Amino acid sequence: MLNTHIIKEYAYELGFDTVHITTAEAFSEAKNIIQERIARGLMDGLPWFTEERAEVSCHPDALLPEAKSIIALGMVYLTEQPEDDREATEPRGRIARYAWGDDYHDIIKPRLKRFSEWLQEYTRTELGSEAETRLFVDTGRMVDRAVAQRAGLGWYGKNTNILTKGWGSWLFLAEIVTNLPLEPDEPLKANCGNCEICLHACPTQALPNPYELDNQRCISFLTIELRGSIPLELRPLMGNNIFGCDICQEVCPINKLAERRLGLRDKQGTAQFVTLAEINRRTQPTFQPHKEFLKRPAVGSIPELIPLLALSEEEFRDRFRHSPIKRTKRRGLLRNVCVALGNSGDLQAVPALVGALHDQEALVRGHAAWALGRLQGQEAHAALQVALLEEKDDEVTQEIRYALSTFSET
Ligand code: B12
Repeated sequence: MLNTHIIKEYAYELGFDTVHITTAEAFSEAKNIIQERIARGLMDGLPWFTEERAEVSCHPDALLPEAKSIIALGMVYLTEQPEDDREATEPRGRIARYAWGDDYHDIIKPRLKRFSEWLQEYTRTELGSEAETRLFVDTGRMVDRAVAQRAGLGWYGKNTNILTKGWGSWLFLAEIVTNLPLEPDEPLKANCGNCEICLHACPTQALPNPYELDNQRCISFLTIELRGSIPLELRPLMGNNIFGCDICQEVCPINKLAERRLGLRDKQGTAQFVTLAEINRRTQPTFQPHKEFLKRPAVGSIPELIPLLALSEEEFRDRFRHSPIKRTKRRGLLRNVCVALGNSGDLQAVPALVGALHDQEALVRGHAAWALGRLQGQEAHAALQVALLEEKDDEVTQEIRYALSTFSET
């Protein structure tokens, strides 16, 4: 058998923060759970997440016929503390931490490729034949979290995310399936014990039971994956989250501990202002926060909402070219911004929302109408009445009528 230390060392050299190994046996339990979740409608809204996909993604040999082992990798995206928006004078939106920096797919995929090339070279020298590999991160047909759990990289949190001892769940998962027989690691014994803080913290109650996520209620799904209208009853519960959501991760004591370890949070749980240089000074030499995942100045973590409503297609593309945020497209992001502005209760947003009633995208116009209904006031009411006369799209007309119906008679 090959020396797994050498393989793991190379993973660290490439910038992965944790590496474990498991066998390529089927993930039968995960398959049953996923199929049951699909049957109960908990994966609704993700049309590509089919039973057939689950079947393949839980059978590594369907992806590589001679599969023997899986190298499970993690890359930490914990870099800086979240900014505080409580003192802000203009309404701001929250972006999930994983999207503050560069798109992780673009950062991890090339490294997986280099890892695979190195592994082929190494096995050619050591064994006289090249290893076969298949590479996965997120979008591939592989159950990233089930692999990480069995490889002992972390344990399932009740919010369904994989938690690690050092970094909580603030890490991306990736894997290499190979035909090499490698010494597997043991799963961890750790678990969340009695803690259920995350289940109660979710504002949309997307975590009905431990280890169970109702996709269509998850703010991450609503703000990133959903292409159409956000259900009316969920909009007021979404707060100012405009791309993804970290609530079930932020409240997790294991995650808070990880942030504290980096000096990002004090013992009382208050976020600390810490620069990257300071983080580097305080942490052991084994961990360097990845500069790729630091907040990009053009994106930020709590951007001002009103200027986002003025973005043209071209400006959207320029600003979010390297960011995961490009996934929502302009219309998805502006839809989310409208909801957040509606929830802000801040009348400063009214003129921008009135402008958005004339956006080129029906999706944006409809959500702008909803936001104006939520903010109320004479200016909002008058603008909605004008828009009702001009609007040609049925769905938007319905949104405007609904918004108008929420104004009390004067
Ligand atoms: C689809 C998807 C989503 C969907 C969620 C749909 C869903 N229900 O999973 C949406 C868009 C909502 C989403 C959101 C997020 N996602 Co996502 N997503 C995925 C994706 C592509 C597939 C996940 C999947 O297979 N789901 C199927 C369900 C059934 O699997 P599961 O939730 O893991 O279920 C397991 C547990 O419940 C466990 N289980 C069940 N019962 C029990 C009982 C006990 C006692 C125990 C111990 C375990 C257990 O077994 C199940 C099967 O393995 C993966 C990438 C990939 N290829 O795997 C990324 C991935 C899971 N996402 C990721 C991230 C970062 C996020 C967000 C944090 C992003 C954000 N900040 O907005 C949120 C987190 C939301 C949450 N609480 O889960 C990371 C998670 C990293 C980690 N540390 O775990 C992944 C792995 C991407 C990556 N490669 O890094 N995501």
